[in-house]
Amino acid sequence: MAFFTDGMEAAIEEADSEISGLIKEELTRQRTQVELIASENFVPTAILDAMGSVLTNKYAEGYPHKKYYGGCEFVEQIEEIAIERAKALFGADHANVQPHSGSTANQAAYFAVMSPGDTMLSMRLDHGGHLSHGHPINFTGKMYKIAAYGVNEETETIDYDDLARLARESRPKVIVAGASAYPRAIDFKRFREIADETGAVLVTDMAHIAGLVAGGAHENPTQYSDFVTSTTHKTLRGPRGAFVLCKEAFAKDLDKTVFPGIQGGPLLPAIAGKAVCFKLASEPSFKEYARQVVKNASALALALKERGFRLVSGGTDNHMMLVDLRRKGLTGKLAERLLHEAGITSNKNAIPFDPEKPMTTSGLRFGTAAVTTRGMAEGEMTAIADAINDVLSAPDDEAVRRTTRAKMAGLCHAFPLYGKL
Ligand code: DSN
Repeated sequence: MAFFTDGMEAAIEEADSEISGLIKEELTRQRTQVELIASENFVPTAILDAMGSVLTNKYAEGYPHKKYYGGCEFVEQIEEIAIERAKALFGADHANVQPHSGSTANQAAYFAVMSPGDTMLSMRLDHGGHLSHGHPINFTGKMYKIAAYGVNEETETIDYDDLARLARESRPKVIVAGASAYPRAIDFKRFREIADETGAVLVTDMAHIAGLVAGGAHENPTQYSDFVTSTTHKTLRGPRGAFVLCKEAFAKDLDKTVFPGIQGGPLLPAIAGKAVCFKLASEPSFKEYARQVVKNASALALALKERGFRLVSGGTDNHMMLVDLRRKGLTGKLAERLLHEAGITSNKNAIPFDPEKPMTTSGLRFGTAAVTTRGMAEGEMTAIADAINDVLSAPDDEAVRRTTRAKMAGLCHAFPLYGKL
């Protein structure tokens, strides 16, 4: 099938040409621009097939063999396969593949073990954490007491001694490991030791690095964590959605929390997509992919440093990097717009101790998961660093952005997406 990618979009074109036209424009955008948003990727057409399938017609509340609807004999097999593949891929005792999003997956893990008013120790959003790790405007910040850790001002990496001190002082029910904008490897063993010493439950949010973990390019947090939450659509290159892994002791509480606790009917096309994603991520070619994502991030980071950019913490161990733009006299907001006009998509991002507001920021976040899916390697990372440098060194020069946009379209043309040049 893979509607839109191979010209089979006749039905939606006839029913709603306005929406089908916009989907086609989005496809062209994806095909012709260099995608550096660290949380995005391009799924295989096999996953588009699952996501666009007749599974959308079915209700299947409950779990396999305990469903609240008839006619679930095929969809519960799909869910069972997805569960078994997730467990095998990450070495987990138990998996729940129903959460619709990363935030819901985190909610499920928290609700399974915490009561309102309990304390959670997690990473500050402005140092690389996530909204659902305790930000005051998020449900976590409203429901729980938050003790937040950040990075050391000098090293810009997690200070594990300080984390241990905070855990001893705050005695949290839950410690959250994991981040949305942290370019360095995380020491999950150290998190486990701190959780054990202070009697906390360790929840690891591996959404960003899940594909690297599956491909053996980052340490697997599963053995050290009581719960592991993740989305499926970042480095793992699966459908938009999420899952939670946990130790057997928490399995019943987790399942009860996801359904009926916080969700109703699971999204079956997404669950089929997750099953396909876990299968593909267990294949040898995915190991190659994950290794190349990391190599590309190192190459892009090095090339940017050689061109005078300062990177938070000095570089990267994973798929992403944070660029401090203050040396260039630019804000993240302006740099994001300039690069977008030049055919490079990225996002403004706060850097630790950022003097700018969250909607402005002093940083940009880049990731290499999507460009690596296209087949780009170290040579292309150097070309992209040149393009970024050209554009951000001449913010007032529209001609540079026009020329770069053409160059980036040429680069994308050489690495076709969804079978078309
Ligand atoms: N919004 C995601 C990201 O870009 O990292 C996290 O949920």
